[in-house]
Amino acid sequence: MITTLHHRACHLCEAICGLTLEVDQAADGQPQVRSIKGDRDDPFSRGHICPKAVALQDIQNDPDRLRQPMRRNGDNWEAISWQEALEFAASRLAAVQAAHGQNAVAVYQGNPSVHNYGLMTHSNYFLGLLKTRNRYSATSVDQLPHHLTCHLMYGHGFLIPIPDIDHTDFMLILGGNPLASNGSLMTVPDVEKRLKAIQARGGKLVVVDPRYTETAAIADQHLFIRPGQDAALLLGMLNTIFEEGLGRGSHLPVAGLDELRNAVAAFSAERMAAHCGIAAETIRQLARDFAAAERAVCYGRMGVSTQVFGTLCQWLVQVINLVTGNLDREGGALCTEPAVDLVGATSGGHFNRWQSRVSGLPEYGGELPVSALAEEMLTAGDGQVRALITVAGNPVLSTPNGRQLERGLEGLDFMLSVDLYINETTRYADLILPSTAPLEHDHYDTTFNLFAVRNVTRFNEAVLPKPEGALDDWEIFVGLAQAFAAQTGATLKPTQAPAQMIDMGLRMGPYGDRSPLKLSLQTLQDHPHGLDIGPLKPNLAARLRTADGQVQAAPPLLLNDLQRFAAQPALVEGQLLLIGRRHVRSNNSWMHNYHRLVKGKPRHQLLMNPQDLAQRGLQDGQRVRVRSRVGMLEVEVLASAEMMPGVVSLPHGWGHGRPGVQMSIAQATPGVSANDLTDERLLDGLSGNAALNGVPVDVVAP
Ligand SMILES: Nc1nc2c(c(=O)[nH]1)N[C@H]1C(S)=C(S)[C@@H](COP(=O)(O)OP(=O)(O)OC[C@H]3O[C@@H](n4cnc5c(=O)[nH]c(N)nc54)[C@H](O)[C@@H]3O)O[C@H]1N2
Ligand SMILES: Nc1nc2c(c(=O)[nH]1)N[C@H]1C(S)=C(S)[C@@H](COP(=O)(O)OP(=O)(O)OC[C@H]3O[C@@H](n4cnc5c(=O)[nH]c(N)nc54)[C@H](O)[C@@H]3O)O[C@H]1N2
Ligand code: SF4
Ligand SMILES: [Mo]
Repeated sequence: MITTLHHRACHLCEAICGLTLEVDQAADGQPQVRSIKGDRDDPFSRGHICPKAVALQDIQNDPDRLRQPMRRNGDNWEAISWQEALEFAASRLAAVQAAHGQNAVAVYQGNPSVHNYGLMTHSNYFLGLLKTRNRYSATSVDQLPHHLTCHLMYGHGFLIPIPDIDHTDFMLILGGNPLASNGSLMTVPDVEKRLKAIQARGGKLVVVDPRYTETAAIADQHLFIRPGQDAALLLGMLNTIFEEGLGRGSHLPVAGLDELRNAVAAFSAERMAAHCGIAAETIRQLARDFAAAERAVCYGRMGVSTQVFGTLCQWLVQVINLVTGNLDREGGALCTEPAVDLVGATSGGHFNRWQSRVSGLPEYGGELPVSALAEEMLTAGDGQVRALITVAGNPVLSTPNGRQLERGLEGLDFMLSVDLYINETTRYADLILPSTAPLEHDHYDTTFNLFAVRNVTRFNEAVLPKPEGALDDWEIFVGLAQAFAAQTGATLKPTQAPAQMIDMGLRMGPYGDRSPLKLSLQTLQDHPHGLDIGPLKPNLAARLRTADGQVQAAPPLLLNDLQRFAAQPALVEGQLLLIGRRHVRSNNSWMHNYHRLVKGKPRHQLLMNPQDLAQRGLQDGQRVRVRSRVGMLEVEVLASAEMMPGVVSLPHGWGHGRPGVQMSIAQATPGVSANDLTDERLLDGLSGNAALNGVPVDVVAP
């Protein structure tokens, strides 16, 4: 037996931790992973690892994972050859478009699409040929408000300032729980250590969340907030900063400061207190503490994006950093300067150039909000969606009103899924094309280096050999493009492997041929632990992509949205609001099929404040019925003082008990799907992003 050592980045979540893997190579058999540990020599993650990385070997060995193209035959599945599969997919998609037009084929791209670099480089090689306006992705159940805000303020949807966590003295977190999520739009391996370091250098951590989260538990201050009302808190803070003269100038060229000041004049802390449930004096003091800190950063994530005022929140987060002098400043919020720069390589984004057919929701960057997908399938008429391609996504469990989406999927003429499993969504497919598993392909993080709290870069070869006949995701897309072009006569540009594209990106980038570092693929191959190219530095003035070269503090779309905020209906007294949560052993909807991650006590119950239970005559641990406008489900309820009174929490990504799912371990601990309750009509009214948090529900005995 020979054992080899491999170094490799984990790309299961945004933290991109370095791993060290031992692989046993028996003379006669398949290589087997013997151990997975944190890579202590990774200059960024410094040995940090979480339980999900150890499950990479379970993904590898999972008998339920698909290894061949699978075609539906009634209620059964049959394995077919790649050639047959690619031709079948191409001919069915071409037929739907020929009969019903290009927009009749819709596309949904899920979260791993941005974690798996071959999907980043090549999915459009095929999907672009379809020329459909029905493009959807997990962006609109997640970070769309960040992109739209940065597009409007800085001229590019990827110019997202990242908290300079290692140098700040005051971090204000709204709607993020990095101790569970390992950080998001803030690639920060070992986030707990870095947050505690803020406190160790005398700084402060403040968490605003309707739940007393794992992150709140290590904070200096935690404030409960009424779900969906962060804009009130942020407006009250901004108003205080202006009114009490707490601001600090910025070195950046800024347009619209007067308009901003005038627009928030009406939103005093005193007026905002009733909305968010935080006392006026607390709002004012928070503004004073934030502004007084030498270096401070306000950061808002999932919980403030996926709510009815998501874009307003993200804008207010940006302007609070701006007016306190913390935007583009060390210890504040800084933009990265990655080795492969997607900002330089792409256009700044566009918004509302067209709208969805049925509800008129706006596109952003060529994608429509996924809340509109089901109605585009279910509403007859010209342009109705009749075929769907899902890529690394599970929208039945991850998008609002999953049951309605299922009704849409049932009526499709054809569905293709590029995925590793027969799950809640892909069970509706006519054809599933499985790619190689994570350890079987090479990796460069095109996405999360862009959002990292240090400028880092790392390329790794595959750890395990590619099984005979298997295809990487990028190769599947090249195959689909070729088969589709053969059907339709479309012309294809030549392409190259993702690693070659990265080589080019590195050489043309800021540390490439024209710099002393001269980074290329070879350099990274010579440094398998990754390279640290230094801390984030102020650079926004040079990177701004706005028409006038200035930061736009008061984009008209956002100023107008203040009116929607001011006109919101009065809060209904006693109305329970549903929010989500994450757990470090879980990863959206697809990592519940690995025993080591799901063993122990269940983690998918409804959490409810004991006071709310008592008011309804309910007992800790009993089954309850949860009802929203769109659906109803039954689940066990747990009394939890972590919850703000009036707020209940259910994690998403569960609900594996649906018939036809072929994930044996997940099915044994199925849980229920929070998105059978979330409402496709509850949206951030500006961007169309789903409001997955703050959903009105009733909880009653069954
Ligand atoms: N209620 C509620 N809903 C939510 C959220 C919430 O907080 N609350 N969070 C939202 C967020 S932030 C997100 S990002 C979405 C995620 O939603 P989705 O992206 O739709 O779902 P995932 O659970 O990430 O599913 C990933 C799919 O990709 C497959 N897969 C994994 N790796 C690969 C690969 O390398 N190649 C291919 N081809 N397939 C692969 C898996 O088998 C799985 O089917 O969910 C959203 N939904
Ligand atoms: N272990 C694990 N890690 C993950 C994932 C996972 O599923 N599991 N998913 C990955 C993905 S796709 C993403 S996008 C990131 C997300 O990363 P985070 O944004 O850190 O995600 P969450 O842990 O869901 O934290 C959201 C927080 O918002 C709070 N919240 C809900 N509603 C409101 C509100 O109205 N106001 C405020 N202030 N807070 C609110 C919730 O209580 C919760 O604590 O995590 C990534 N990392
Ligand atoms: S935190 Fe866990 S899942 Fe995320 S990259 Fe690190 S090891 Fe992988
Ligand atoms: Mo996400």
